[in-house]
Amino acid sequence: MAFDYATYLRNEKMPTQWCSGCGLGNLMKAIIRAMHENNIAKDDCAVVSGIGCSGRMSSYLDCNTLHTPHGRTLPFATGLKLVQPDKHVFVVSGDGDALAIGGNHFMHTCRRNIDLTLIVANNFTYGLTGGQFSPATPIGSWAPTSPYGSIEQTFDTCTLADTCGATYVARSTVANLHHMTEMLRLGMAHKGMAVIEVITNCHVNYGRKNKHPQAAEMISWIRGNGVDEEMVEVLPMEALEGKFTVGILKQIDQPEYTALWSECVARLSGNGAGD
Ligand SMILES: Cc1ncc(C[n+]2csc(CCOP(=O)(O)OP(=O)(O)O)c2C)c(N)n1
Repeated sequence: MAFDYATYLRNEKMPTQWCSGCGLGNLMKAIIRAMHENNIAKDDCAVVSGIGCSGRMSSYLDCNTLHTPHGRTLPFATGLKLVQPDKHVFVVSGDGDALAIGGNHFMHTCRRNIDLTLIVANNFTYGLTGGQFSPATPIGSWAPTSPYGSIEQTFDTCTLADTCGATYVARSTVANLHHMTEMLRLGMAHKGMAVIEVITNCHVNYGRKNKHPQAAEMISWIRGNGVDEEMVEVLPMEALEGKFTVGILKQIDQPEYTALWSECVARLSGNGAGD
């Protein structure tokens, strides 16, 4: 069925404030496409974002939207989902928002397996504030906060999500719109906590100082470093050095939090325990 991206956008806010060539535009396109393919009406979903370049997603999408404080997307989204469990709640966070200031919320929201779709736009940096290092910045990278090269180990977003209890975990990149849309579509359709990491380019505040100053080149570099999940078993360890696995990394069924919550409320109401 033909459709128009503009229907899902606040067109009066276009053009976006994102830098020319920023991968977040591709991500926004994939989110819209995945909503459309899942037949999710704009009024039936809420988009929650934090502060950052990625945070602007909630300004541009013409859905019910919440632009929340930095790192606090998941508590807001949890509250929203608990009062409106029949609505789809999508969360868009940067790697800083989700893993640094919001790291605690990330762990516990995954643990609860609440029915949210969390999209972590990993551009390896704090894009909005000028490129300070984040928990996803590769070792050795230059940043204003690591002028001699970052010495910190990084978090692997997907391994963390898996370990903490998310029940759908996938990774894609802005270099492959079709694949990214598919990972988002399946995540949105999943009943439970879905975490999709999308590797994206900040060629301005990260790439410029780390050998990827041009958008097209940085996107090609991202494409070249994605290894399909099915190839991981086949390739030698050396070939996987510095690469990121793309595809569905986990998909399981487990009791979902809002369902458990309403069962609990019904049980207590039936007992008169709430009186
Ligand atoms: C409580 C608080 N701390 C710090 C900031 C400053 N701040 C705004 S955005 C941001 C980092 C954004 O990085 P990330 O979450 O990775 O998103 P990106 O801009 O890269 O999409 C920081 C530190 C803030 N707004 N609020």
